[in-house]
Amino acid sequence: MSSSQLLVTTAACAARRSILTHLAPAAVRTFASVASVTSTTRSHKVVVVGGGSAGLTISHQLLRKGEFSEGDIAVVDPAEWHHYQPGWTLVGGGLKNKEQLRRPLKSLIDPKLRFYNTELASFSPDSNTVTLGNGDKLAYEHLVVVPGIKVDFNSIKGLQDALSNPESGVSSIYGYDTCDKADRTIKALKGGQAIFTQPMGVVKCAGAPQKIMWLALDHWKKSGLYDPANPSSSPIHITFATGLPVMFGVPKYSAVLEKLRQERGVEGLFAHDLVEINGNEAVFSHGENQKLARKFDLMHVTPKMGAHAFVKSSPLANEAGFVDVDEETLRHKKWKNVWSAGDASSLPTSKTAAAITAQAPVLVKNVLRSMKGKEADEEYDGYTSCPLLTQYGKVLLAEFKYGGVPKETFGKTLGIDQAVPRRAFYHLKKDFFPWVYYKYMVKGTWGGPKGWLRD
Ligand code: UQ1
Repeated sequence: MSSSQLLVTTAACAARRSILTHLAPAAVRTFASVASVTSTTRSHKVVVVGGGSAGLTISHQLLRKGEFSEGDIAVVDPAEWHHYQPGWTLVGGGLKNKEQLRRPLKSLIDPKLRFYNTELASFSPDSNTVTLGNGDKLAYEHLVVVPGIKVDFNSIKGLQDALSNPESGVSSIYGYDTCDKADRTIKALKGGQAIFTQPMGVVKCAGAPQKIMWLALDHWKKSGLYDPANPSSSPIHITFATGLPVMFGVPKYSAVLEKLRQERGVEGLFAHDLVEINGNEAVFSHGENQKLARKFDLMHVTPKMGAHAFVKSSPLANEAGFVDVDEETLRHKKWKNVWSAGDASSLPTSKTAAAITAQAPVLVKNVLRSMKGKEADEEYDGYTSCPLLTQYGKVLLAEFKYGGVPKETFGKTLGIDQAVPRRAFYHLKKDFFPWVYYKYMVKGTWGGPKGWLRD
């Protein structure tokens, strides 16, 4: 792909994202004034905002309960493609090709659901309506807000240009356009400084910034370019620069990963937050007003992430911009017929697809119970998981609930410690999860650690 093509693709992708997130006030007013003349209002029992992992899983689980007719449930999402994002680390590691991991979003939506393939402009929870980008309104009995989180490629100065420049060693597994560049740059590097970053603040899949590093390290080791026993005289030097004070948020797994880092001779720059890329120099902020500049030959960047603007600016959001729901029932703290899960929600747990497997059944049960006038008393315990690749062929399967308390699926039944990286977990991550995701999870029949769901 030529640099101009790559630029165009990246720009087009940014444009697609920006439809949802950057509706300029002027554009909104235009839509609104058109709306006053021509807009229509359609009614649905449930409106689901978002057709990602949470949106598809929840919509189909609702539908499968047999209590809804055609058109009772609506899904709103402007995307053309649905991506299996947990697979992008595997793309960066050269284990999958990115085209395999996506499906046309339309093809994943049951015809009994009404699909609005359009952006959402605003929420009006007091009148139980949402307004679409074209000014039409949807009225609802219950609203499920699951549009995910925005990966902000503009959050780091110089990042967009560095990513779209095919000559630069800068890549990111956090985007469709750039996840395969990680593989190309890792394979092309024959010597020099490699830096892997993780920002301060919330990101989805908090383990991915280091998964890609462990795969790269393993590749360079096998190619004779990196000797963990003798890092300073190896052709390649590896640094993990993270905004966090530790390797991972859960102490049990963090201890294991910190040990690996030290054993493998990886430099740790903790509490260092990448703020700028300038040619082959990376600038980090740390401490109070301190800056550190480092030269690099390869850099894998995890951009900062945050709530979509149309959620953040809505009455549904908390201070941080996330949909403000109860930690256990997933019900909005103010509007009792509004619900959220997944990356867009305020739930204080790690944002992953695995978390959706536990959140979706709780949300669905509580919506159905409250539709029948019953108490919404099903509770989510914060379950989430991070299948953490530590090398080719090995995965540490972190599973935990609120408070960073381990909740291991196989520990219970097989009596094993999931902090020990294993080959069986690698096959779960590489082969089983992508398969079960498209065949069952998005269709509403996969319950994660609970196995297949029965109606
Ligand atoms: C899971 O169900 C799932 O979804 C398909 C994942 O992929 C994104 C996961 O990473 C994990 C951990 C689960 C949980 C399931 C089991 C069997 C532990």
